[in-house]
Amino acid sequence: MILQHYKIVFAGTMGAGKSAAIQAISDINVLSTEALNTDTKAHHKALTTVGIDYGEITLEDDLKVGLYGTPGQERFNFIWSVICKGALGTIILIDHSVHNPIQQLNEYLESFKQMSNNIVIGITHIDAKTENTTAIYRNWAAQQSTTYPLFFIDARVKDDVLLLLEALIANAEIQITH
Ligand SMILES: Nc1nc2c(ncn2[C@@H]2O[C@H](COP(=O)(O)OP(=O)(O)OP(=O)(O)O)[C@@H](O)[C@H]2O)c(=O)[nH]1
Ligand SMILES: [Mg+2]
Repeated sequence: MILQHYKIVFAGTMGAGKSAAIQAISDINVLSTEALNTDTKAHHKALTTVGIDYGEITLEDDLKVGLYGTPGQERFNFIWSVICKGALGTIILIDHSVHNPIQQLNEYLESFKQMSNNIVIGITHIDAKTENTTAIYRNWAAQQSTTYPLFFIDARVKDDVLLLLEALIANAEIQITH
């Protein structure tokens, strides 16, 4: 049997859960590049990714998937296109509890759709206290000319992250056969 190796990129806002998502599903110890967060205006978290996170998961049929996490901070956007080279697609994670998640979603989508049109969206931190309603995503989706699969997830939960991964792979297979 031929061992296939896919590459999938996790992108999205600072603190959305990219590192947590890779941690939740990786079969190997995640190679992470966390450093002290000096951009506390953007997010109050103590650590932030400053390079590339790397994990791996083997799905059925020995399908090996490389999991690449991008740094969320805008100042690292020059790395994004490098990480996306040869990727099957991108999972964009957006923190629902930020001030304007729709604006962030639009910004990240705008950047990442230039690298791949296979994109799945995961809205995280749904459990956090916020004035944002989940209906904003339904209204947003209704205004889009392209439909992207969108799920409400907790990036720390393995099954939730697997759902995004499977949607992305299924989407890629549809695009290949059409
Ligand atoms: N309550 C809650 N916490 C979450 C959720 N998803 C992730 N987290 C937590 O949020 C924090 C930030 O997650 P990270 O994985 O570091 O975020 P990141 O996207 O890698 O952030 P950067 O590397 O700074 O861009 C961690 O403590 C996670 O465990 C969620 O859905 N709900
Ligand atoms: Mg990170």
